[in-house]
Amino acid sequence: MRPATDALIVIDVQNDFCPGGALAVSDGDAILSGVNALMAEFGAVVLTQDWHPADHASFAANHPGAAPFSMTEMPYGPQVLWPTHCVQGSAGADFHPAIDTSRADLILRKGFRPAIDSYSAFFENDHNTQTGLDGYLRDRGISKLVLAGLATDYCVAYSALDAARLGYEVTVRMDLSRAIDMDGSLAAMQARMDAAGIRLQG
Ligand code: VGL
Ligand code: ZN
Repeated sequence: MRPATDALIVIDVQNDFCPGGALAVSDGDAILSGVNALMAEFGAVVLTQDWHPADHASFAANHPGAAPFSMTEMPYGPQVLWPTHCVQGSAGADFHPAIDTSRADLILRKGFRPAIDSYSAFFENDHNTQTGLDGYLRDRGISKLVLAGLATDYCVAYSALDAARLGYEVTVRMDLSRAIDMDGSLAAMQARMDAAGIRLQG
């Protein structure tokens, strides 16, 4: 068992990010048994869940004429327009059936504000609106985080970068994460995490 100051944050292991899902990450389901095994080592486990309303601004379908995976400009900066995914209450938003959710102390939903996307588990994409996770972890006396999940180059990486900026000691389990890898996004985010002092393991 790891010390009580350590937490495992499992990012978005949901049907829509697994093979057959609306925004499938290739091989996304390959991490599930490893993540289940890792959860058993931690006294604090948080699962995040991407949780969008149907009218969410990050969906290409809500921008007439826009193609999925194209870019748009939001008031807070550039934003990828995604295929419709993880709609609140849909089967795609459910956790993958193979992930053991019973081990989670907290399930944190994010991306529920129609006008702002939220890759990070800590801050929405305006880099200002907080999700509450930092307060929760601080209240529990947690200082060291291990992250795993989907997708390495979006929600995992943005969560890891924010966590490092907030002062946590951060490890990303690369072997228990899988990437979307669009236009070199995996290499770019790996370099940013490396530069931020995040340990990339596996
Ligand atoms: C994610 C794109 C859109 C992720 C979520 O979990 O990495 N990526 N929403
Ligand atoms: Zn999303």
